[in-house]
Amino acid sequence: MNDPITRRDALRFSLAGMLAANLDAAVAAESSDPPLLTPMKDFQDVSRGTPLPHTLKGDALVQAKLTQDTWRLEIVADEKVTLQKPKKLDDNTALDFNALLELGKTHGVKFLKAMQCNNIAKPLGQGIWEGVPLRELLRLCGKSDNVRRLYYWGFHNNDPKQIFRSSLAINQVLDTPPNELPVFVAYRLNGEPIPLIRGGPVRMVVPWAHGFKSVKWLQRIVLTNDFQANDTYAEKNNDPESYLKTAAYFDDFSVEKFPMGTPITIRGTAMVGWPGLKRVEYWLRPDAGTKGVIADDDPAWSSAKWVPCEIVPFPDGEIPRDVWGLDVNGKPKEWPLRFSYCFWRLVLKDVVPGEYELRVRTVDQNGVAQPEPRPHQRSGRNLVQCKRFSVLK
Ligand SMILES: Nc1nc2c(c(=O)[nH]1)N[C@H]1C(S)=C(S)[C@@H](COP(=O)(O)O)O[C@H]1N2
Ligand SMILES: [Mo]
Repeated sequence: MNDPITRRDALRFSLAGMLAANLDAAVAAESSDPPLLTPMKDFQDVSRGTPLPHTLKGDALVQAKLTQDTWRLEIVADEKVTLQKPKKLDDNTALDFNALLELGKTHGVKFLKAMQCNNIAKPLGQGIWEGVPLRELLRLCGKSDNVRRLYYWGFHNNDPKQIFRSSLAINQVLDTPPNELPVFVAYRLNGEPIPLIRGGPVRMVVPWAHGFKSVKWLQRIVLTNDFQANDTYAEKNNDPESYLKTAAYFDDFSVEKFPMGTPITIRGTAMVGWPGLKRVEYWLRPDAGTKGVIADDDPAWSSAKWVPCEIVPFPDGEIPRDVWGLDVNGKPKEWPLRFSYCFWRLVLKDVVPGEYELRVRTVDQNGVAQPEPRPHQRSGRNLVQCKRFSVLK
């Protein structure tokens, strides 16, 4: 299914269209590169709850403990776990916003991360998330024993049926591989307090995971002896441990007709998942009359001619240099950065009039091309998209 076109897409297209018609196509391509950090109004939202927690106002917001001053985080244990110093509301030990800021002075992390839903192709938006590693909060709780997993959830209108739950193995919280980022409890987005609609005042951020692990309006963590995921997203055959996938997406499906003789610029987004991204490539062929569908075993796949696309370069100066993955000069150590997205573009020239099918795919750092190696779409959507268009005489 095609994604709905956002206002940003619409604007981008009309600009690109105008410029391409009047100016040199190469200039047009540069001038309309989208911003790496999604403007707040363009973030797509995936929230459950009635009423939606981010629609609460005034006193309701205070009662829900969703203001910076009233926000509290409980860290408790189930009956099989011992925990020396649990953090609880009823004895006033629950952590407050200032406790996070205080820890952030010595342990703060900043990370460019795209939010992407397990079940929606195109990423929802990306920004610089800032917070403290969850393990530093656990340290405040003293000694624990028998913990195998963490369950956590956020505000849910005090209605157990509305809990949006997620979970992590304890080792995923305590250990971090070299050059990776830990799970963290975030309190800023792009240098500002996290807006309520993005899960503020405080949101869990799991760098490598699809959106459902990054619980919004975070309020409670339970250390458990259970070894199983209890994620809300384990329902409906979703894979509750799905890492972000590497995949390419078209930004715009709306344009179906191009004039002959003008270079055609096509743009999109490439998600850099767990296996990294080596390149994005495209395949253009005459429309085969199958409405853009090619069966998995169709020999057309193996004879396809894939051509590299251009990856939009790192926008120098747009990202603070203390963000994970940048060097002292503010340049990325690898580009694009893992668990964020970048933009790709391609320019088609001298395309003869006719009907076409255009596909894009990623090739990851292991040399594996999309949609492999994880064909189960409930483990992160990864189908090769097709854009159909005609070039007019
Ligand atoms: N508390 C809570 N957290 C939540 C959700 C929710 O419904 N409630 N939705 C999750 C899902 S399924 C996704 S994809 C992301 C979406 O993040 P966004 O709304 O900031 O784009 O938030 C996750 N965190
Ligand atoms: Mo989601």
